[in-house]
Amino acid sequence: MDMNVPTRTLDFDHAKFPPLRNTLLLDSVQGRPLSRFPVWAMRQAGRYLEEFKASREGVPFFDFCHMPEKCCEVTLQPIRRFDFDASIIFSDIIVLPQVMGMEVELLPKVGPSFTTPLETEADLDGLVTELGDSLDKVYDAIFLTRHRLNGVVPLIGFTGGPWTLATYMIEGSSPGKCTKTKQWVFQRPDAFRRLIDMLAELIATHLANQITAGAQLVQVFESNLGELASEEFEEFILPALLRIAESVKQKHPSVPTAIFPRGCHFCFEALAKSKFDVISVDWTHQLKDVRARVGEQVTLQGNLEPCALYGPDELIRARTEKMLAQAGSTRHIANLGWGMLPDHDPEKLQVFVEAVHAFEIK
Ligand code: 1CP
Repeated sequence: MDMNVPTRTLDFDHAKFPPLRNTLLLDSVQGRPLSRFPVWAMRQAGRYLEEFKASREGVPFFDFCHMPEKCCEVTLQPIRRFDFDASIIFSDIIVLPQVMGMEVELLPKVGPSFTTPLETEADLDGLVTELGDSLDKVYDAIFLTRHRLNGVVPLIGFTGGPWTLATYMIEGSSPGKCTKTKQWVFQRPDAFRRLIDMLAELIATHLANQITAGAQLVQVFESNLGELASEEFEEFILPALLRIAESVKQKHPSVPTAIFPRGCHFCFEALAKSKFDVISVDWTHQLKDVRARVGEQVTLQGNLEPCALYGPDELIRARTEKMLAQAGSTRHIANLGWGMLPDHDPEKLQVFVEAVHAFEIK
């Protein structure tokens, strides 16, 4: 650890960190007037960066997630390269299933792969339902990064949502159509609800702990929600999401929360009424349509088609302008509609960031 980074303590006192010098992100969430829209990119710390690949070399992925110095370093890499208005801590959604006792490896070209996915309700009895000190290294990474950022931009914490984590734990690897998970939903709804409740509890605690450690906004990645019908979303997942948002707000009323409900076309009205402050919109929507459905109080984030970054610079600029022209004057955070991909060219991300900077809010 740095000589000048103090030891992490368990009190919520963000005044102990260096003062924030770029307040665009938090101003936007508060609905304050903006000189320009804040911008960052989901999965901005990742495999599209040479320096990330170099840092990762030779270290097993899930060991890496518990090495604060390394997590801090790869969190800072995109901040050094781009004029972002936020950083997101390097970690993974799969750290929670691991805490619960599930064994996971990251396989090349496959992604996270579980040795023994959940099969029966009896498997739930063996799951650990307390965080204990198992994620302390993640919180150390957040604390360290918040100091090292030195107030240049705010730090975002995150977790997976209950549905997305359940799909990984039951399917065992990339969830695809989530048919095994849906067998739980339709054949063993009580067992499924039990799993979702366990996850919701851990997710809420993990988010609150990240805030205590220094996160200035926290985001729930519900990346697989698009597989669910509205009936099952409303019955099983929405109540869990509402509880998560309420629990975090109750513990940390001053810290904004965000949800990324990827692919879920029917959830906006309900989420706009929830305690989430920010809804991250995927690329399949026009922002103005979403805004018309959610009202003026919630902040929207997004939503450039990530694959537009494969296109020529002019197209990236035109699409960014078209997107921001629908974003009003505040309560918007410019972002992609999903994460950076390993074969993205960093130069194209730079074009996006510059296009956001150049956009004049009317
Ligand atoms: O070196 C490597 O191969 C590691 C690749 C990698 C990275 C860079 C994984 C494994 N996880 C991460 C970091 C990560 N994961 C972040 C970092 C912060 C950032 O820069 O945004 C975040 C937010 C996540 C979240 C995550 N992990 C999600 C939700 C977000 C999303 O993109 O939908 C999911 C579904 C995962 C699972 C996961 N972890 C890793 C992989 C390869 C996967 C499968 C999905 C994928 O291929 O991206």
